[in-house]
Amino acid sequence: MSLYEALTTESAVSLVKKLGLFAESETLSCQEIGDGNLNYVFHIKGTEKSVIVKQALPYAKVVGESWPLTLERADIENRALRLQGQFAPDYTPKIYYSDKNLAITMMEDLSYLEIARTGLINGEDYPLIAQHTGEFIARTLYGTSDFALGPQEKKKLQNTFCNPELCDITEGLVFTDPFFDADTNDFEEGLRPDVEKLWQDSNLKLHAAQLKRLFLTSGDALLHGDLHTGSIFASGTETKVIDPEFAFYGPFGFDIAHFTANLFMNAFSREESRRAPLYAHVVTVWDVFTAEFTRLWNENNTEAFAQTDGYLEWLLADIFEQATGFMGLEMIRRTIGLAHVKDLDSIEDEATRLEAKRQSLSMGAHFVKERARYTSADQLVAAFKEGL
Ligand code: SR1
Repeated sequence: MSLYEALTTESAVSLVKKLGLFAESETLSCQEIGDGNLNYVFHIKGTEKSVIVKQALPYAKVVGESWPLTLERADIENRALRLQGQFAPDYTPKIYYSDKNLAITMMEDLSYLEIARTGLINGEDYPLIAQHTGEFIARTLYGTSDFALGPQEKKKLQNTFCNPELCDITEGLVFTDPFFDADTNDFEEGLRPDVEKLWQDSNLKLHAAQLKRLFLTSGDALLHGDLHTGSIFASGTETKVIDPEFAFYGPFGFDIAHFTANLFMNAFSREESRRAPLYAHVVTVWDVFTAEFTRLWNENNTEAFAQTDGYLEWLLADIFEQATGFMGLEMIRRTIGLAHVKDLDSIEDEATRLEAKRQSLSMGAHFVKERARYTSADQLVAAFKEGL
């Protein structure tokens, strides 16, 4: 018999009281505030404190019951959050309670912050977001890698983060469907000529296939797996990374790529005169990631070859090349695939919106195909500014 039942605002309140997080007598307010693609999120407030209860649904909320989805993802998310909290406590929400059967995680209420995507769309710049995100990525990836843990411990941990169903979503929606006339794709008719050109670009498909293989086969570190600006709460001084339900062992370059792709897509939605902070974020996240990864490498490394001349430099260059390709793929799929970004979709004027989407598609394809040409974030920004 399944112990799972979907929470309502009433049963969520009963549960937090039963767990002793609030007194039985306290009057609580509860609102379902989930605006993501997959889950329910209940915001429960008492007089002095508040909590978030996140519950996975047995299907993808964005599509409906016709797309069943494992509840296991709530357990993956909960364990990933706890682990990320060990490596990057300043950038991770506090976890109060979790229940595998109910597929829930109760955590710190971060509603005093704002989802970064929403803030960026409304013109916020979040001066520290790239510094914090770069530290988060470097610490969580390095800390779960062979270099930090040693191959045996790492393999044991890797085994506990096999996430086949959520990886399947990424393999389909990011790496495959946008390159074929797949049912999941979703684009405006005005983009059809550009999309059909993309489907016929066999060189682009070859590069997409190579990057997909990297995603399928590399097990460098425990990734967040979905680190776009909608997975970050931010303010002028704080940054918290949420929603790691896509966590699994994958290639080092994946998370930073999704962060920078979403910064660039936000840039497409702004006038050129307001893009500078986003360009600076792209450069900063790479600088901080590189410096922090290097610091950790030199401080704690189980690899016998760690101090071999050129090894770290080669690895960082390899991560940069992969990430440039993954960034391009994220830009393409967010423009014509199933899961869009509001940054582009909310541009009101049709001609401006279509032009921004065309740019996102062509820059995305360029970064995928020409990724080997790029060796620094400054070069990425210069190429973006130049346009195609
Ligand atoms: C069906 S899930 C669609 C997208 O939402 C998540 O946030 C991931 O980005 C996924 O690809």
